[in-house]
Amino acid sequence: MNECEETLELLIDAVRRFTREVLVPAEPEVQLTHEIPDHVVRGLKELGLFGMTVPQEYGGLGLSMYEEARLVFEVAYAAPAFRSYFGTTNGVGTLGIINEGSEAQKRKYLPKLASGEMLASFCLTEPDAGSDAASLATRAVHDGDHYIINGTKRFITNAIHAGVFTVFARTGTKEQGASGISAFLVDRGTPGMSIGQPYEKMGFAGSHESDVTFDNVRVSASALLGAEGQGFKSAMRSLDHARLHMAAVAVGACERLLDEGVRYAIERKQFGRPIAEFQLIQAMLADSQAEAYAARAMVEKAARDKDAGKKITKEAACCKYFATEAAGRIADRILQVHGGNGYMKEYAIERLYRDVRLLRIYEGTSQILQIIAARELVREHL
Ligand code: COS
Repeated sequence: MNECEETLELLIDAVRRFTREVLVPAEPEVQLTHEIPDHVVRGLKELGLFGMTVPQEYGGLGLSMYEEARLVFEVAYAAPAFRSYFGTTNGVGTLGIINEGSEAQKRKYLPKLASGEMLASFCLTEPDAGSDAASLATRAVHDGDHYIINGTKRFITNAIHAGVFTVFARTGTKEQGASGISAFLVDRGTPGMSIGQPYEKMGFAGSHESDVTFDNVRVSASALLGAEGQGFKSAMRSLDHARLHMAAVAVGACERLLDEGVRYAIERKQFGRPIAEFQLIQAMLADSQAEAYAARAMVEKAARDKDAGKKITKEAACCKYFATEAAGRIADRILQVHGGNGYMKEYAIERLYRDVRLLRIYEGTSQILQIIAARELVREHL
């Protein structure tokens, strides 16, 4: 093992211990309060997780995609809201700044984002533009050396906490479609911007999603992220990375679900023996183990390909599609292994089952990912 690999293994070990000793025990409290406790946030900061993707010159850990995936496997073993708290900032909220930001934008935001002093949100989705992101209606109109932004963004993770928002708005005509969309960095508190109350959701307690409304919000031209008209491509590039990250989240969830299922199957006795000895239970565990293993291997391979400079649009879509669908199937089987107990709130599986349902929807539904994978595949053969 070289020095770099040793450092990574030490960091993974520290994150694993933090997850098992601090995050998992905090899960019941988060269910009740819907807040991430202060001691958890402090611990996440100390581990440097807010700056996972931020280059070292701006104060982050500057991890490769493979290293990021390995850390995410660990932290996503706990309830997904913990990862949401720092993951959006590391992911879609920051990737645009890292990839397309000017030096001034990087210096302004990245050190604060890396330390966790500031969180970031990604404002793409709208009430009438979900899967069809390029149809977004928020507008940004030139006004001298400023832009005026009007529109509403929906389900924005961490909006109530964020200090900076990457906002996608139409600077061109509707007919221009994706090429008429630009990205802007809008600071919290800019006059005209308002943030709604967090939505009540099926799961993911502790992760906050709100609408963000822009009513004649005036930003300087220096808030433009990348070139005018390039915003949609920036969003798609960020989503390629974020979907691989999300597949890693699903892997962590699969491994947690399996542990819950195996532990229960060993402890629970029926017909005079542990149910783990019954072959129909074993089949559910074996299918789940096979899928979790396959998902982990896929994500590691795609992450290494990304680090080698390959385009991973198709692979990221396949990984998120497979890993999140696998998490759904595994959650269903493990609940079945628990029998009636699995339906009761005193067992973690009841909550994990609800939590993993979102993974198949956000940052690209399974159906959109199928479309992307098939489209890329066909293009390769043209
Ligand atoms: N990386 C870089 N550029 C990309 C890209 C990628 N992964 N995907 C698309 N683009 C570019 C295309 O090359 C095209 O540019 P040109 O016109 O110069 O060729 C442009 O972006 C428009 O792309 P496309 O024509 O594919 O757009 P569509 O409207 O057909 O659809 C999908 C794009 C459906 C893939 C997109 O809208 C999508 O991902 N939707 C889901 C949104 C989502 O995940 N939302 C979740 C909430 S955000 S957390």
